Amino acid sequence: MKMSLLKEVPVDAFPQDFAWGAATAAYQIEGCWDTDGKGPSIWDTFCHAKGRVFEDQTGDVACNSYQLWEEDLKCILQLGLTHYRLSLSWSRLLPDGTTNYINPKGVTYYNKVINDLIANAVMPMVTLNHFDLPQALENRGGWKSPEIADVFDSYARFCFKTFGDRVKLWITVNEPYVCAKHGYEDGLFAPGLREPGTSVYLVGHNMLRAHARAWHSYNAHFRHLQGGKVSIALNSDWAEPLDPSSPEDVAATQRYMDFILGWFACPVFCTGDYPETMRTRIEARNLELGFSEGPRLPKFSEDEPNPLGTADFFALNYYTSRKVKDTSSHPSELSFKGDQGAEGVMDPSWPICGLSWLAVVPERLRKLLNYIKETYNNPDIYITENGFSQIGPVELEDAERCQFYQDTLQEVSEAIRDDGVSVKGYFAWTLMDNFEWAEGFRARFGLFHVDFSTAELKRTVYRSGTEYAAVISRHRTHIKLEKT
Ligand code: PNW
Repeated sequence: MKMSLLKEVPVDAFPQDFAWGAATAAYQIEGCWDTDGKGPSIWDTFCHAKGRVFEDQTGDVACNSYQLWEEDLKCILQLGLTHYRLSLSWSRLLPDGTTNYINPKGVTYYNKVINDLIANAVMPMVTLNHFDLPQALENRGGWKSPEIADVFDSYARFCFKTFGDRVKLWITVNEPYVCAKHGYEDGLFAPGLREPGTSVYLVGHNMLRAHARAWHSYNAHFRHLQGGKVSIALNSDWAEPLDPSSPEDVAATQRYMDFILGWFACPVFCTGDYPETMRTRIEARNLELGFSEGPRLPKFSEDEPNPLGTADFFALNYYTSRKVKDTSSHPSELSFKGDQGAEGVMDPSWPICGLSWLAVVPERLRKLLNYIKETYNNPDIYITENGFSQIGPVELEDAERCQFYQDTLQEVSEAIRDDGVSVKGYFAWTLMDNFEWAEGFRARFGLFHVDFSTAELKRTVYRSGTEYAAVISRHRTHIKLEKT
C-alpha cells in the first residue's frame, strides 16, 4: 500500500451536497470533427491551417469521446464523481450555428451522455460554448457581430428545451476573457485574429450580451418548469502587488484584477457596467494615442437586457497567480496590455508545472475566493476548473499533481470552514488528457492518462485520479456517518 497524499483533505469541512466534479470541453475530447453531420467550428479551421498549434496537431480525433463515451463514463464512475462538467459542440447540434437545421445525430449523442450520467447519479453541468464557435457564424462576423447575441440566445433556448428537463446546471460561455484575448487580441487561439486594443472589448461585450440574453430566456421560459441554474464561467488569476509599499503597484494590481475578472464580473454581479478603472484607463489612452474611432469599450444599451443579475452562481476557473507592477506610464501601442497598464510577473520561488504560464500557487485560491466573496456580495461559488499540467515523459505516479490537489482542496476547505465562503463545488480540470488548445497534446492535465499513440486511445488512471477518488469516497462515508 502506498501512502495516500490526499489523506489530509478534511472532508468534514465540505457541505453534504458538495459537487465533486471533473470538467472537459467538446473540442478537446470529442474528435469526429466532421462525422454524422457535424459542421466545422473555428477550432477545426484554426487547427487545419498550418503553424497555429504545437506540431500542427488537431482535435480531429482527440480522445474520440464521440465514439468512446462509454470509456469516459467508466472513468467518471471510477472516480466516484457526483458531477461532470462537459460542453456541447454547438456545430454538432446546429451545423450552421442556427436553429434552421438541427442535426439529429448530435442530439442523440448528447442525450445518451446526459441520460447515462443521470442513470448513474452523476449530475451534468453543461457549458453551451467552450471556445468552439461554429465556423458558419464566424463567417458572419462571429463574436464581433452584434447579431451573435440573438443567434446564441436561439441556440441556448434550443438546448434548454432539449436537455433542460435533466440538466440543472448551465454555463453559457466559458472564459470570455481567454476567448477574447487569445482569439482576437493575441491570435493564439481561434479564430486567430490579431487586432490589438479593439476587437477584444467588442468580443467581450457581445459575449456578455449573449450570456445575458440566454439567462433571461431561461429565467422567463424555463426556470419555473426546470428549476435549474445558469451562470458564465470566469477565469481569473489572483494578483498581488510586486512591491506592496508602492501605491502605483497597489493600484496596478486592482487594475490587473479589473481587466481580467472585473471586466465580466462587475457587469454581472456588481453594477451592470464595466469597472470604472477600465473606462477611465481606456478613455485616457484614447486621448493619449489620438484614437477617435468610437468608444473602444462599448456601452450597454438601454434597449436590451442588462447583464446585472444574470448569474445564479459564480463559476470560477482558477489556475495561477501573478505579482503585479505598474506599467501605466510606459509608452505602448494600442493594446489591451497597454490599457491595463499593469504587468503580471511570477515570483521566482513559485514552481511551474508544465506550461510556462502555470505557476503552482494553490494557497492563493483561498485569497481569490475571499476576494470574490467580498467584492461580489457573497455568491455561491462553483470552482468550475482548476488543475495541474504535466509536460514531457508520462508519469502515472504523478506525486506532484497529488500534492497540488491536496494543497488546493485544503485551501478550499479552509475557505469554507474558516472564512465562510460559500463554495458549492469543485471541478478538476480535467477528466483525462486531451487536446490542450495551442499546446496540442503535449500538456497533460488529466486525472486519466490517454494513450494517443494507438487507435484505442486507452484511458489509464493517474495516481492523482485514484487519490481524488479516495477523497470523494471519504466524503461520502462521512456523510453517511453524519446521517446515522
Ligand atoms: C482554460 N492562459 O483555458 C480552458 O477553459 C480549458 O479548456 C483549458 O484546457 C484549461 O484552461 C487549461 O489551459 C485557459 O494562457 C487557457 O492563461 C489559457 C490560459 C488560461 C486558461
